[in-house]
Amino acid sequence: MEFSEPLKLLGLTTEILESIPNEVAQELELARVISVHRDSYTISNGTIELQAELLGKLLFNASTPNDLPTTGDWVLAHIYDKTGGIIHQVMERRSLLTRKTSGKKTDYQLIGANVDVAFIVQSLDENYNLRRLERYLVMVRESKAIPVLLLSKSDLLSSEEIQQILSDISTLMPELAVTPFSSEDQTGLSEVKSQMQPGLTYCLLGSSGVGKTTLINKLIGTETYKTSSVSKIKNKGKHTTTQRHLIQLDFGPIIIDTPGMRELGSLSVEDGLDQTFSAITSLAQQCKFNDCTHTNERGCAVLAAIENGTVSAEHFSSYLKLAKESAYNEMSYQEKRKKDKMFGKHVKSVMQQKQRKY
Ligand SMILES: Nc1nc2c(ncn2[C@@H]2O[C@H](COP(=O)(O)OP(=O)(O)OP(=O)(O)O)[C@@H](O)[C@H]2O)c(=O)[nH]1
Ligand SMILES: [Mg+2]
Ligand SMILES: [Zn+2]
Repeated sequence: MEFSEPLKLLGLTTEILESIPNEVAQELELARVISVHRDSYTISNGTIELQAELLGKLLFNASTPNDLPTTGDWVLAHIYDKTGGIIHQVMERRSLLTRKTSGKKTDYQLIGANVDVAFIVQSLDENYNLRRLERYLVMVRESKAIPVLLLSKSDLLSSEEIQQILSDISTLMPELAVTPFSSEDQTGLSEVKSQMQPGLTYCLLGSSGVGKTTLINKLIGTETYKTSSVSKIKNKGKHTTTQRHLIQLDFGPIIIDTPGMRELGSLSVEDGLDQTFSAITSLAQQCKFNDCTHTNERGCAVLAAIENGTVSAEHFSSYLKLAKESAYNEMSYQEKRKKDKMFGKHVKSVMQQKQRKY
């Protein structure tokens, strides 16, 4: 298979091309998943877009949702013509965005594959929230995509208010790139655009109503996709976008629009945790004891940092919460029941000790 121009425009990399086995059947070709439907997939080979189904064997052998194609995946497919095709194989992914689904089981949903940069979008109204941002960051870092924060609707705040928010974020998360912008008055749109490179794949993540699709329309330059106003009563979006889909922008980048997320759980996120809370995890290495729980130990560097104000107690408590969830999701049911009780007490005592100090 060759590195054709149409495939390159869809975001094909040499890495994907080189991962194709030599003995692959002649009729198969590379295509990218544009969107996922109940029992079919819209795929594109850069020249035609068509509805494809899964090869029975692929479906049969799938043991987890991970084995099935998702938006952004590269697949080997037998493409008949514009009317249809069959997906035979999903190529290895360089990144995979997933989210925990609602419900008790540690079930999860695939959001996008082979995403280079995930734009986390929060609007500069009630939606802006540091705790939620931390959750998204953990999720993105776990996926192996690079997170970038876009603060939308900057027309709603004064520039002083925006400066304050930017400085809050850079104190907590110094490595995170942040761009405020407004689709309404066009501020910052060129900054968003200038961060995007041809051939790379981007994904928009964030609550319903924050203006993800509106931004895509701005990047395209026409009102191609449907957007709708946020309900004034609840200030909640209406889930205008109902399906993840991949869009090729005329200036070269590829972007995946997603429906707003209602809730965000975290799955196995050790990696992501370490990066999001890098201040805490690097301090922890200086604790006197290797197995320090940062609660009441002597020589604890984390507690010392909280004491002298380098790390905020709030940041530490959301670290504890996420660390708990992450470990929790990897435990058996029995372990969970036992741990639930113990950890509840633990968090309580940490918080009580802190309150005593202040
Ligand atoms: N004030 C202001 N409103 C905006 C801006 N961008 C988008 N909006 C409005 O926000 C509302 C929601 O925009 P959408 O683009 O549909 O939001 P979304 O994030 O795609 O929402 P879902 O598809 O439901 O996930 C619309 O009424 C937009 O007009 C902006 O920069 N400023
Ligand atoms: Mg939308
Ligand atoms: Zn410690």
